[in-house]
Amino acid sequence: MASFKQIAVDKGWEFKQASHLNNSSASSFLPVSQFPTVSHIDLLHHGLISDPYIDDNETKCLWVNEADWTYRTLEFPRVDLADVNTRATLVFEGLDTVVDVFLDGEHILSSMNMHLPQRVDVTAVLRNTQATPSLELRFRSAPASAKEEKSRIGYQGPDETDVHFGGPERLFLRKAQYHWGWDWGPAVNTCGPWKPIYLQIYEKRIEKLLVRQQVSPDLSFAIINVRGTIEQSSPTQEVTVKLQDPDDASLHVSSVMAIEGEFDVEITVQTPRLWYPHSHGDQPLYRISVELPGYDQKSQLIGLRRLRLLQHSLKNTTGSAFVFEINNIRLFSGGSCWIPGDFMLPRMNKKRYSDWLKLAKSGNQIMIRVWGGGIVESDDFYDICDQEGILVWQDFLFACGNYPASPDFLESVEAEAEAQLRRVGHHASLALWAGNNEDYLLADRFGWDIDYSDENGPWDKTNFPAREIYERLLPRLVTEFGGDVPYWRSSPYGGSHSNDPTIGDTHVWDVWHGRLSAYQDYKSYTSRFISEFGFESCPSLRTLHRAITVPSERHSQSRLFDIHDKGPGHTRRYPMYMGENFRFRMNPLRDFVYCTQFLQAEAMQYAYNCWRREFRGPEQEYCAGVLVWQLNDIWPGSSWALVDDALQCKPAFFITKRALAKVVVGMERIVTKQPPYIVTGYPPEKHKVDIWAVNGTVQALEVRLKLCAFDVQSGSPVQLSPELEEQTIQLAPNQTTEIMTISIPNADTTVVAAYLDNSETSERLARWISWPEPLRLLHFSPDLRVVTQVTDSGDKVLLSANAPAKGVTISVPISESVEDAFYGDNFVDLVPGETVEIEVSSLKGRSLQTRFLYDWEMEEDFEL
Ligand code: BMA
Repeated sequence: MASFKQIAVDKGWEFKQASHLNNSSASSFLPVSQFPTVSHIDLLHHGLISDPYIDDNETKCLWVNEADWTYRTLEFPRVDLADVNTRATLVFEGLDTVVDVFLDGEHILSSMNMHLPQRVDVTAVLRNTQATPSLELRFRSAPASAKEEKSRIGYQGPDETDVHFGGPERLFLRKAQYHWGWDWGPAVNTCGPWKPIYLQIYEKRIEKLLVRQQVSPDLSFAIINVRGTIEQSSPTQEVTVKLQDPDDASLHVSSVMAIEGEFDVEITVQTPRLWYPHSHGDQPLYRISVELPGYDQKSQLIGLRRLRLLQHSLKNTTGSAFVFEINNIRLFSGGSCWIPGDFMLPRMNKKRYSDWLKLAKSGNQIMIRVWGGGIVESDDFYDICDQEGILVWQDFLFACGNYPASPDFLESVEAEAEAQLRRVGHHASLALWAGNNEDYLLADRFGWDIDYSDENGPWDKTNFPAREIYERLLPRLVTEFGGDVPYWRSSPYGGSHSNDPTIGDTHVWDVWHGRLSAYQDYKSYTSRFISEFGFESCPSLRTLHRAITVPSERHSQSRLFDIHDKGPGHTRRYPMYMGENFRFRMNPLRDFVYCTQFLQAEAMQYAYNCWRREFRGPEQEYCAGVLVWQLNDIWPGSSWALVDDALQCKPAFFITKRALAKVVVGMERIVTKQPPYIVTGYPPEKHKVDIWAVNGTVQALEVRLKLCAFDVQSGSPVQLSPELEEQTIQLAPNQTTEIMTISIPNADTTVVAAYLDNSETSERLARWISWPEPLRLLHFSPDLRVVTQVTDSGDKVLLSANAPAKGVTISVPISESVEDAFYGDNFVDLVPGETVEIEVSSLKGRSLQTRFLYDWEMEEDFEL
């Protein structure tokens, strides 16, 4: 009896360029730098290319995308296959992308889907060879192969230019679509064995294990279903199934007979310990183990939770809700969108995933959307989300284009989607599978055949053939393998058109892109669930210096700056939005960085807070989720990211952190009078302010609301009606409470501060500073002083000011150190008489510099 063995095929790998597009010295075999790997990583390692993330090296490296690459190892593991019942299978977890595989000179596999793991029975080849066999992977250029596929299958859309980023050929190859370049990263189209390769030696094996769970509506019990098949099973085969609770105590052991290689076991767990997103509870994980005694064993961690996507009708409005509910708690799903962590994906590792996801969690984010132009992430990603309590919205891997649906393409997509559903479908964190990113949005925009009332098709002969994928193939697979995780046709989708604000989710891009609407208008784009919206900014100055090594190019209007800000039209958009809102500086670069980050943060504050406010309780969830485009950056550049590639949080990150806190207080100034119709150039009067609060806990909460006001320029207190200054307020659970509307004396020059303190403990729960707008009309104190004091323990910074200060940031000066410290908060508004405490780590005694809005106007020779 041979028990299952898995041997990594990761030794002795070498690579070479197999085509002759350039005179690379990689034309004879060189050792790889790591395994798994892709050619860009190996070329960088040998100094044969310069880093495509730096300066304009991207274009100098484009030849790598076009070349063919061969990988081989002459150190294939030796195995004993003497027993006639022993089988050897070679497993390729991921090959990027168009490849022919040879073992001992024999062709064993052709593959052209990067997302599809492959298994090849190599028993006969290995039995027939005496010597150590070679394993050789002959990759062909993905862009060239994609073009061939496009001519073979044929583009069915009305116009080949109806595609965002890359070119239409990318739609024809099952390869991460961002490898063709996107509006936040370079065109680095990798090639190679990007995931592990191993040899499995066994007599019998558990295959197709599928563990799914369902929790009863009253949460009193859960049913776990464990099914699977056995490769090389005897007609009847004993299978042992075990369940351990989150403390590893045994809850269930049973033995069943698999009939014709199939088994199906149901386990009931009474009073289950439920898995929650981190905002609402713990993340207990149960372990299911399945054993073929003597042959094989497998185990999986699962969380038990009742997950539903609610789409009920809403009070006083049209359309329907779009609310994720976990364990009967309706969630406001705040978070962000995830782009791949690297172009050279084998450089990603558990630590990098963990750093990103823990950072998102520290920002009070409970949902991450894995965007369809990337990959279904590594197992580590979902393991961490399970452990940390972060929900995942997972797109299938289609983005911004008109995909084909020929029979062989569908076959490849089906195999890939089933494999992904099986690989990650059991994760407690998984909340939704969405068909694609923005393909219906493009259909609406470009006028492809999209009759939303036609639910039956067939669509394969229309000029939007991929409806076959999104409306037939994928929902069928999710029903079969997805357990209780819902399917949604696209992001965005729902209603009379894909971006209907009253039904389903929307992408809000009329601010920044589209109509270039003011960010103050975010409110008018409120929808049931905003799964994308964003606003660009620069990364930290340190990151820009790393991206741009030529000192004379380190300014905001330089060629290298442009190359590192791929957002279309950024050269117009930054100055337009800044000019509308505040007096800004394009140069020096450090000021531009501050100004664009300030701008992004202000935009986020409008968006996030007005949308969270719309989560108004049962049947009034007018908006039940907001996911910023995007959490992360993939390289040192400017983009919509909240955090740059060095994990330096931009101010906008802290704005979203505050907006998603358990308790929030918010203010919105409202128009009280329009200027006389006969004149132009005068802003409307906003002499009143609405005050509201969010209680994100599931209990009612009693708080003290404290209000105070100051003159912007002098910093002197402004008297509000005394009865307003402090009062007790009851906040209903899990929703917004509108508190009151008050008048602001001298509103155009008055700052109002609101604080919420816990009535019982006096703990400060939330604060908000409301400014007259636009900020460009304001004059600040000429003697404004912001005082920064680091506590003796070195882990806290105390900030205070003698007059109102807007957008105060702290950082270790770049002149002092190449690395900044890490802050628990940053970008705060200050009013006199208050000290704000900020947690800091890794400061290590270094000094801090402070910035705030218009600090450059305090320079000696500055004139307005
Ligand atoms: C959305 C995304 C991405 C893009 C972003 C910024 O449409 O889906 O395609 O990077 O906008 O333009």
